[in-house]
Amino acid sequence: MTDEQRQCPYPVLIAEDNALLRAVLEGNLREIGYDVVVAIDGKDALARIQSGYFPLVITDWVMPVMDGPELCRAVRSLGLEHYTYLILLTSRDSKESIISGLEAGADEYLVKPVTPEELTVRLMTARRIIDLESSLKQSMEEVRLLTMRDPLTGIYNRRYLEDRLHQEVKRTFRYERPISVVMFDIDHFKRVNDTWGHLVGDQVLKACAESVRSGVRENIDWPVRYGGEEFVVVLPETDMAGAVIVAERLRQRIALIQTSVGDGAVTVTASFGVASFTPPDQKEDLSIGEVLLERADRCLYRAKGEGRNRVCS
Ligand code: GH3
Ligand code: MG
Ligand code: MG
Ligand code: MG
Ligand code: MG
Repeated sequence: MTDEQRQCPYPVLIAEDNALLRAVLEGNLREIGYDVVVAIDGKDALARIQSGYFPLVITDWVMPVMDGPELCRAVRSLGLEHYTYLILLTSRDSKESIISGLEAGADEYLVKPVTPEELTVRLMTARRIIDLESSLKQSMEEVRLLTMRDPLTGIYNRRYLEDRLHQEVKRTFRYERPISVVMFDIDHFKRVNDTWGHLVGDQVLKACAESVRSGVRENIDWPVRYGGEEFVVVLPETDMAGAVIVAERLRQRIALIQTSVGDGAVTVTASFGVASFTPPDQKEDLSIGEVLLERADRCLYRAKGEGRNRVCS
């Protein structure tokens, strides 16, 4: 078996109103190794395409309720997440029919009767297109995930924060729930680099990120590397009192981190600023995310001024 003839991971949907022709086509497809789902006309096929995953469709032209070209047009205007490869299979063999069938959105035009050999190769073409589309989708998704993350620590980056904070603020107003932002900055981090070198500095940053990631609620709170040695944690559904507790816990966790160098270990502390917001403290204002970051930053600055290794709110 060649690579292309491997088991198809999705069924082929066939739309054919003639029960006998439908059974023959279904039999042929099964014989050449395909799973099949049948629809009795275009409308039936469209309903299945809307509710399931059918990237490969073979449709008859003349059918009651919704014919083949109508089905093609309807599928093209659905705006599905994936591509639907449409094969029009008909006994109409005039040039005009071929043109209008392809114009309606079909990818392939086959004239009945079609042999199993031809069906086999036509389906291979279809599958190459479908595979190409899904691998492109996958690569795009990988790129999208990469652009959200900070490469050193693996946690979210500032770009992601700006996108997501906006959505989170909308949610906050919609459900009238609190939201808090914790910002912290490692104390005298320049000294770590100057004393132990940049690579050790990087290890410390990684350890801090990991400590924060594992120290907050998974899938609810989200830690971000905001800048060089500055981090932000967004805490949805959390008011000021709760956020201060989280910040204090993170402060203690960071102070406990030991990054080994030679025989010894480096320790660091961090200063924290906390800002919080609960609607309807003020009317809906989507810039509240930026306001929270600014407020947290001011509190953090105060924490530095008051001696570092502390939480200010
Ligand atoms: P403060 O307590 O006032 O925050 O002092 P600080 O030394 O932490 O602050 P400063 O802003 O003077 O220095 C921050 C340092 O963080 C300088 C910069 O080289 C270092 N830094 C930023 N990003 C990275 C990184 O990715 N890796 C390493 N190793 N160092 C970094
Ligand atoms: Mg028909
Ligand atoms: Mg600084
Ligand atoms: Mg610092
Ligand atoms: Mg800094």
